[in-house]
Amino acid sequence: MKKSFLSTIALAGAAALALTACSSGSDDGGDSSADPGSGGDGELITVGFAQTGAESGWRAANTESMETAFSEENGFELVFNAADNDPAAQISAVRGFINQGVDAIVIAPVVEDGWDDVLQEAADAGIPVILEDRTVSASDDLYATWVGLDFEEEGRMAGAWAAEQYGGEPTNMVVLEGTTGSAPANDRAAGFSAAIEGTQIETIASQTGDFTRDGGKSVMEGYIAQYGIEGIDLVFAHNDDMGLGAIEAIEAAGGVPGEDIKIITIDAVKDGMQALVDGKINYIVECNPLLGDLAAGLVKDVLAGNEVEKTVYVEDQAFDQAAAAEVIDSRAY
Ligand code: GYE
Repeated sequence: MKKSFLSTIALAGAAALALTACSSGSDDGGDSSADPGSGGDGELITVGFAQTGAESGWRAANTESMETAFSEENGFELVFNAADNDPAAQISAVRGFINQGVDAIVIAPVVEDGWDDVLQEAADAGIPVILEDRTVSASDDLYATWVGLDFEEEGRMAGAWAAEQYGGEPTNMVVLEGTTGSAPANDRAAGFSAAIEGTQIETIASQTGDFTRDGGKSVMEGYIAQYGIEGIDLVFAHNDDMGLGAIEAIEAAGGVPGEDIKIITIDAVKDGMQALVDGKINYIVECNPLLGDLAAGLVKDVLAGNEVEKTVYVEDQAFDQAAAAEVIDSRAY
């Protein structure tokens, strides 16, 4: 997708809004210009939200943020669908929203490809589409705006730390990939690979664990069966949950996660940060799931005919064990 970063001021605003979502959860999305209701006469705005599913701690936090922001008191009636990570089911849910005649559709797309037809159908029906979290490969003419994180940059940050810590000596790395075909799996892999290029880190195996704890655990069990604890130096998991599953597999095989096998993950949700503080994970790059207020503000802006940015990025940070210990008690997710 095309990338156009917001200006520093706009980004600061985005961060402030994300922060609002953490603290009160009841802000109106930061846009006071649009009346609730597409008719502007006080009726609720009906929004169909096609969520990926419930695969991870990140997803739970994202769903909660969306449900809080798209509340009745903020002027919305939310029609929620979770597709259990099934791209076809998600597309039918979006078709359902179109048939129902909702005012706007918000999608967190499971995978990048396959969206052209249904997005065109929404456009033909005059229903604006706002993407949150994951991106699509379809033309950006087919949706109004997207709000989310820079997944490639997240992968790059994780890879840069790996390169610095382990890149100077031969290091056997296994990868736990996110859902195949999803934007975060594709982009995090690309960012990480670019950052470790030219180092002595070698990817000896890479498979999907579908962003779930069980998936991460069973793929890691397979890696341990094949290479042994001593044959693996480093795990790069595309999210915390798969890293947490890998920890279970390593411990069950008698290894010490974070020591015998180092672990790097992405998300920085509560359980992941706790494992980092406990020394079982070595580094986590954040992926902020609190996108609800920004998404709700964008929906109101788009319906009010206000001009919006095509891409709205929220910034992430990264934590080693010491940094995690300092912030863990003040984290909102
Ligand atoms: O990292 C993972 C979730 O799309 C950014 O999806 C999101 C990813 C997140 O399942 O935990």
